[in-house]
Amino acid sequence: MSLGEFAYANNGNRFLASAPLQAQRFAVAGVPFDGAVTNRPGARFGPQEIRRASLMLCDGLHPLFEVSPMRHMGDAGDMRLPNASPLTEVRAQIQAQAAVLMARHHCVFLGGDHSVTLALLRAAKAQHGPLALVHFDAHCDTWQDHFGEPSGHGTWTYEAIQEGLVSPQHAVQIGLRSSGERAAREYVQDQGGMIFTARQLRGLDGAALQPVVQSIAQRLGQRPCYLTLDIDCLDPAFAPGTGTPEPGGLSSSQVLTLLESLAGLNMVGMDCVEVAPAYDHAELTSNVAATLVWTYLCGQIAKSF
Ligand SMILES: [Mn+2]
Repeated sequence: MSLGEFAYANNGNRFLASAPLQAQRFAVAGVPFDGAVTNRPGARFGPQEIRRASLMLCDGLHPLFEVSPMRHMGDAGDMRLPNASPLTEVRAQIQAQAAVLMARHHCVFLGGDHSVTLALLRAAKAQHGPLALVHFDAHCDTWQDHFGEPSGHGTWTYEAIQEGLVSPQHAVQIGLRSSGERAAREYVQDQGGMIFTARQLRGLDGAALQPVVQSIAQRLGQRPCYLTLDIDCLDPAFAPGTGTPEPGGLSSSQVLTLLESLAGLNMVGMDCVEVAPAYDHAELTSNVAATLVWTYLCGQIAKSF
């Protein structure tokens, strides 16, 4: 049984008519767009590979949360998106489709490059107001232009704060390590938020990560929180299949520890982005992405009992 069991992909708005999805509290949906990348494309194929990799995860109970997501979720398939239109138009269509899904379900979106998150945050903010943000990434994504263009997959965090989608004091970035000018790298911190760089987290896992968890939980409280996970937060040893890999990243167990420990936040949605299967080896990246999504879903479902 897989996350795609209920999939009826690429049939536009017919997903609204699906009893199996409609009745579920949780939904996954693919956002197969990679037209805003800096370097290597391919994340448009992420959703299908993450679904495929979820095959063996979904017929048993999560060993920590003691639940399975399968009776609580459906798959909305992949969004139908324009492929050669301006980014503003692509984002408008993502936002419109996400708004319909978010009104009915607690959603996890499978990217797609990270530019899609701005549209997902717009939909989430319309529903919940200004959001707390947990942002796993190797990159700060707070550049103010995209190599001369106004927007791309490396500007959305800056734009989300500028637009008031995210409350900067309640934004936390985890895993940052890429090169870049200080003003961008530390932008979120300069706006009052928190940054835990990959360097600061070296060697910390399990109980040693709990002070980090405590300070995040204290800062974010129970504000509506959106979680965005760029798979390149992981070291390329764990997740090589991504467009802009950065050595020196987090381990799978560090990210799992954080996801498990932060499940008690007031999460309103998640995305997992930048899985680019063409650069993957042995399905490492799609496997870990599926496991991270599954962990998030199980954590949220366990809370609801
Ligand atoms: Mn990134």
